[in-house]
Formats: sequence, structure tokens, C-alpha cells
Amino acid sequence: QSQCGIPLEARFDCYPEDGATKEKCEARGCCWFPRSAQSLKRIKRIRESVDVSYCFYPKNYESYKFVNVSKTDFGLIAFLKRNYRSAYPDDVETVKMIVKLETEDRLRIKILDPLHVRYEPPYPSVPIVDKAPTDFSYIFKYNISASGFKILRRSDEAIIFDAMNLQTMIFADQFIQFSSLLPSKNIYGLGEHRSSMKLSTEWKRFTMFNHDSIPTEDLNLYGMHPFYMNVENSTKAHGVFLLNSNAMEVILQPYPAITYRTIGGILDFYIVLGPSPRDVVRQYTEIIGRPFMPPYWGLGFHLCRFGYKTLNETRKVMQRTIDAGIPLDTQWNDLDYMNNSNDFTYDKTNFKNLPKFVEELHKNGMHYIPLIDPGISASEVKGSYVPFDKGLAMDIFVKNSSGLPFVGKVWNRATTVWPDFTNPNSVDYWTSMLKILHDSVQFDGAWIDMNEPSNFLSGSFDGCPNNHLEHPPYLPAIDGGMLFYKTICMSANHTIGLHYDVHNLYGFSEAIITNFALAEIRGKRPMIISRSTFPGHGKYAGHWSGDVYSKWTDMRYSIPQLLSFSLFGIPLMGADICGFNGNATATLCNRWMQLGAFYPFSRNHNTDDGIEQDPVALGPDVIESSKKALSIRYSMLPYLYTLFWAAHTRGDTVARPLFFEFPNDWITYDIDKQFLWGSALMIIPVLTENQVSVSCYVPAATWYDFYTFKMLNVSEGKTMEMAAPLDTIPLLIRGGNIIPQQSALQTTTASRMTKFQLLVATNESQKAFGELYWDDGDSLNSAEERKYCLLEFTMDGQKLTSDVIHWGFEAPPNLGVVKVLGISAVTKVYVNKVDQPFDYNTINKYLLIKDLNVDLKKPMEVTWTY
Ligand code: MIG
Repeated sequence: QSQCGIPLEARFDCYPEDGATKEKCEARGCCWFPRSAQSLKRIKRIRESVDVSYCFYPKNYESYKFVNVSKTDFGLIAFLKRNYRSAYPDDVETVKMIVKLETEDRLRIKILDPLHVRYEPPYPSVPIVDKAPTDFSYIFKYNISASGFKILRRSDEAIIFDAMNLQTMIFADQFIQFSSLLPSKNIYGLGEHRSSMKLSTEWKRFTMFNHDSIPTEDLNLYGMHPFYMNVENSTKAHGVFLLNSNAMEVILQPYPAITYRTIGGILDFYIVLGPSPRDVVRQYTEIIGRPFMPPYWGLGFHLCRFGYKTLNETRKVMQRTIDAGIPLDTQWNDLDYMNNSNDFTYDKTNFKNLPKFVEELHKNGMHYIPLIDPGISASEVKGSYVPFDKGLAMDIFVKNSSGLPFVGKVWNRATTVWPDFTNPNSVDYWTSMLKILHDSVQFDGAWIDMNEPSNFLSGSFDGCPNNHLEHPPYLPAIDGGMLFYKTICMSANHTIGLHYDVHNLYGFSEAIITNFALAEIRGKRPMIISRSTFPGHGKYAGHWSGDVYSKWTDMRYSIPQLLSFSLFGIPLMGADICGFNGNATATLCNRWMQLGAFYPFSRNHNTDDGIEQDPVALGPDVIESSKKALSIRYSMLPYLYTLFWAAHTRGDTVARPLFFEFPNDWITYDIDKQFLWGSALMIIPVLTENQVSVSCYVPAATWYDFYTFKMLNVSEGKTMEMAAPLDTIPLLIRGGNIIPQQSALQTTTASRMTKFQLLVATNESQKAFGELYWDDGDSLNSAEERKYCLLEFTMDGQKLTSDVIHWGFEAPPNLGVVKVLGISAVTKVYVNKVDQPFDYNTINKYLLIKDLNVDLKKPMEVTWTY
């Protein structure tokens, strides 16, 4: 009994399934302490949430203990043996632990079955390290007479991962459990979920099993990201990634501690040491792959809806948007364009002139993206539908356990089959299918939906076989209460493994193949937005947050969602602006268009059974704020594009939580109603109805109001009320940054031809810095092949200069305007030593130099006197 005296917050659940009793608990060798009737009621009410378990592991519970440890060049290899059985079938008696100190800032700990090959995801393709590092920012500690290990940060000896007592570790065939104590409650990540950005440690369960469901708190959603970042009490940050693709749940409890439960594969942890949040994301994307470079036009505004029904309707909505002067780059179509909802076809009646329409878009510098579903109809007349016939001939479809194509149902297809994107021939298959459509409709990107994969049936027409894969001994708390709920059977087969193991990789594998196919077909940069995701996805595609409601709360939660995907290395992200399900009101859409103008991926889209919600449909107020906010976006595109380049090449984030820039200000750790673009722009959206001001937190720095350029000198972080008239989203520029801008025109194609402007926001020491990355916006591998220009801008005292770091591509437009904020009254200005007329605003204290025409190829210099 003395072994059971454990404080509540440190109790690890020994009976995660339903139906625990004293007898069953003690049979597991665990402690039984029922709690009051009241807490019992609470547990019942919140079904999906967990609580302190009645049944928990005692202090001396020994699962695996070291039997042998040998040092290697890279770390060590150990064997651990289990003393007695767990409650789950097929315990692995002896496990092997490989500790590899991979780089100065990264170590990898793999725990596996030395005698049997178990499933390991083939992608993301992680770096192979063959040179042992000589210096480490961490210490790996173990105690051979005990069982586990600890990882410490070398600089301050902070314990960042403490599994010293592998008390709760279980390694059975279909149940693997692992717990660790964590250094602080500042935990972020663990997607895809709807939650605040900083995750709750109040016995919170995060289930990961890719699933098509309306984003709801506590549900497993479209993607899986078993990665978290933790900011320690010292303000240093580290990250932990568990590379495993099986259905999983992760529990956070108040100690704070984490418990992973996965029902297959192996344990393969990557731990990165930061120490800044920015370093953590860089180190994480070094493992999983850096984000792809989107085409320039992909950063424009996108218009879409389900239910246009005809091309005329599509054209009408697009045209009224353009006529209203709202910037727009890309028109989308949902299922409507297809013939009978069949991929790679178009409706020759209602979308008769689709090929011509797309040609016209191109002539106007615009682009077109259609929806593509992975499910292929298996019920067309034989010989009439190439995607099915050819897929059969190429043996490309996912197979059921009897070796025939697995059959389910999606849309009005009587029967549906799914390509296996892990089949090496799927590249050829998918490329030739996309090409069939592209030969007539020259689309520019792909919107890949339903790739969880989503199925209208649970399994096939007769369900799924009754076996241990479909009904594992432990079921993580997934929506629908069974693994094959609204998806493919777990015992279906893919080239690289069972659906049981690869389910969570389906969307990711489709994104990879679609990326290859589009590059091949178009010879240009692919623009892909996918609903389902997995670590490494950002290297190939972006993401949108699925079927959110047209509600204020959904708009509010889109921000933590966006910021979490920044952490996951998927910066090209956004929610359906104005919401997908339900009907948007004008007041909601007014504010959502303003916020959505600052989603890295900015698209208005909604369901076929909602009212129209394109900005014009909702009236003059929405038109005005859309125009205003999107014009700001378009004027900022050179900056946004440069941020994407920094993400692509350095692993930086684009949309950024405040704590990335202000890690020493702990108040920022909880902030997820405002966010930043890079280091320079703070976005403060209005998230409640009928408000014309918004309360926000402004960390200590020099800031400038975006609209007036008035300086806000914040010496200590504080909460402030910002005016937010209906047509305005509050924005602040942070001193110390130089932002390259252009004029906002109707499309990005037109905007990118306009002269550059530099917005110089001076900091307290009269300094500022900025970069401009510029390429043709659409070629493959521009960054890799050095077909770009890279400029650096530096302001120091009374001087602003530009440096040409690389000039490898046709010139960017000349510089036309320079604004310098936050300086004293100027008496004279020289541009490249030539006297220059200027304006100085004495009220808001900024310098404005207009009508310049400076070639950026040569270093430039602007100086002034006071
Ligand atoms: O609702 O293709 O999330 O954006 O409009 C099920 C129709 C299928 C789900 C996507 C949504 C899209 C819709 N699709």
C-alpha cells in the first residue's frame, strides 16, 4: 500500500479502457483508489476527456529493466527485459533501445522488438547521420540498476524529458505505452486538434487518427502530428517528435507529464534542444523536411464554394468580386465541375466552356484550382471510365484482405475504390489521370480533399472482417468508437503495409504523388492544398482546416489551428474564410474576411447548403473591409513571399505566435487571439460581434500603428485597447524591421510589376533590418538553382542601405518609395548622394520619399540630416 501513496497529478493511468474494477485493477498489479461520486459523474459527462484514474501504477511497478548496455560511436544500444506480463496480448519480452546522439542539438531514441520487424513509416525520409557529433547541448543519463533514462539540457542541467523510471512502459504487439515527466506546462502542438494553442495539461487526451469530422474539441481530426514543443521555466524551448503512424492517443496531465499510447509500430523519438522556439521548428523541419515554396500567385486571394452548380454561376460570382475591386487571383471549383462527381472529368453541360474559362483566367493573370478526391468510381460502364479501367489494369487500388480492390462508397458513385499512393506505379497512374483532365482544362493546382481517407461506409458494404486489426485489444478514444468508422478497413492492404499501419499516411502519400504529378505536367511549381496531413507534409503541400462552422468561435479557433501548423512545418494554411458549414452573417464575414486576409492561405469557401458568402453577396460593409484588408495583404506580398522563402530554406515560420518573438515575456505563452507575420507585423483581429475595439497584448518594443504610422513606445508589455472600426483590422508594425512592399492591384500578377516600396520601422536604437527574396514566382526549384535575387536592407542612424546578396534572376522592379518611421524632423535627404525632395509628417514623425526610380541591382544608399 505504501507504494500507492502518489499525489493525484502524478498518477499514471493503469486502466485506460472502460470497466475498471478493484479486482481487474489489482490483477494488473496496480493501485485502486476510487474517488467521490461527484467526480464519477464528471467523468461520465465528458466522455472524451480523462481524469485521475482510480487505477494507477504503484511506485515500484517494474516493467522493463536493463539487462545489457553497450556504448556505440553514436550513443548506446541497450536491451531491456520485462519482468511480468502486461494486461495486453503479446508482450515483447525483450526490447532493444538504440540511443543515437545525432547532432549537437538532436538525439534519437528508438525502442523496438529486436526479433521481429515492426512497422516503421517510410516517410518523411529522415536524415541519415553517419558522423558522430563531438559536442552536445544535452546530456543523456541512465541508471543501469533502474530502468529508464533522462535527458538534461547541458547549459543549465534542466531535465527536459524524464523517463527515469519506465514504470508505465508497455510494449505489446498492439499496445505500446510510454510516459515521461515534463519540465513545464508550456506545451504546444500535438495535432490535429481544436484547442487553445497552449495545450491544457488537465488530464487532456489528444487522439490522433486521421478522420473526416467537423472540427470539434476533443475529436481526432483530419491530420496527425505527434510533435510537441515545450518552453521550459528558463524560457528555453525544446521539441519532441514521436515518429509513429499508428492510431495513437497522447495524455497530458498536471504533474506535468505526458503519456503516449499507440497501437502499433515502434517508439522512435526525436528530441531537439532549441534553445529558442524558432530553433526548435528549424530543427524539427530538418528532420521532417522544410516547407515547399508556393507559387507567388498562391499567396493571392482564392475564391471558392461548393454549390456554384454551373460555370455561369462560378463566373458571375468571380466577376462581381472583380467588379467590386476586391483583389482576386484564383477561382476554384468544388465537385460541381465534375461529371457525376467523377475525378478527371468535367460536366460538359453545366461547365461546357470550362476549358475556355480557364484560358481566360490565364490571360488575365489569374489561376484555377479544382477539387480532386482520391476515391475513384468503380461503377461506371466498363470501358467508359479510364481512371477505373486503367487503375485496374495497373493494379493500383488498395486491396481488401482477399486481394481484390477494396470497395467502399463516396458520393453518388455506387461503389468507390482508392488508389494506393504507396504503390511505386501510382506516380505514373496519378500523373496520367491528372493529365487527362489537364489536357482539356489547364488547371494550376490541386485541392485534395477526403484523403483521411473518408468513406461514406464504415469499411466495405459488409463492414470489415472480424479480426484483431479491426478490433484491437485497446482502442484509442477515436470518433465513432471503431477504427474503420467511415474509412477503409484496417486489414486492407497497401504496397507498404496494412491500412492499420498506414491509415494516417494516406493524405500525405497522396500529397507527395500529386506534387510530383503536377510538377511533371505543368513544369511549374505545384500549388496543393490537402485536408489530411502527417509530419513532412509541408514539404509538398499546404492545408486548410476543413469543415468549420460559420460561427464566431470557429473563427477564433482558426488562429491556434494556424499557429499549430506553423509548428508542424506547414506554413501554407488557412481556414475557410467566413466558415464552411451553416450560414455566415454579414457581421461575421466582415471580420472573418479581415482576419482571413492574413491567413497565409487565404480562401473564402463554403458548403452547398449554406447561403452565398462571397464578399459581394454579403453587402457593402463586407465589400469595403474585404477590399481594404486584402489590399493590405497584396501590398505586403513581397514580405510574405520572403517569409515563405525563409521557411523553405531555413525552417522559419510565417504566421508566428507571439512567444516566438518574445520568449522572455511569459505572458505571450498563452496568446492565441493575435499573431505575427514574421517578426514585423502583428495582426489583432476582432473576434466577437458588435465590437469596434479590441483588447490585445502588446509586448515591450517600439511599435507603429499600420494605418497612421504613429509610434507606440511600449517599455513594458501591456494590455491595450485598439480601435477597430468595422472596416478596419488593427495592425502593428514592430520597430527594427524593414518591410518590402508593392502596390496592391487586382491580381498578384499585376501587383508584382509595380515599383517597390520600403517601410522602415525604426527601433529604440535607430536601427532596422529587412530582406527581399525575389524570383519569377512560378518556376520549379528557383531557390535551389539560385535563380533569384536576394537583397538585404539595413538602416542605422541616418542611413539606409541595400546590399545585393545574390542577383541571379531578372531584376525586380525599381524602388519607388521609402518611408522611415519614428525619426526626428528631417532637413535634407540624399538618395545615392543626390539631393531628393521629401515630406516629413510632423504629427506622426515619419519621412516619406516618393517618386523614386532606383534600380536595386546596385547597392543603394539613402541618407538624411536632422
Ligand atoms: O463535404 O467536396 O472539406 O471543403 O466543399 C464533404 C465537398 C466533401 C469536404 C471539404 C469541403 C468540400 C466538400 N468536401
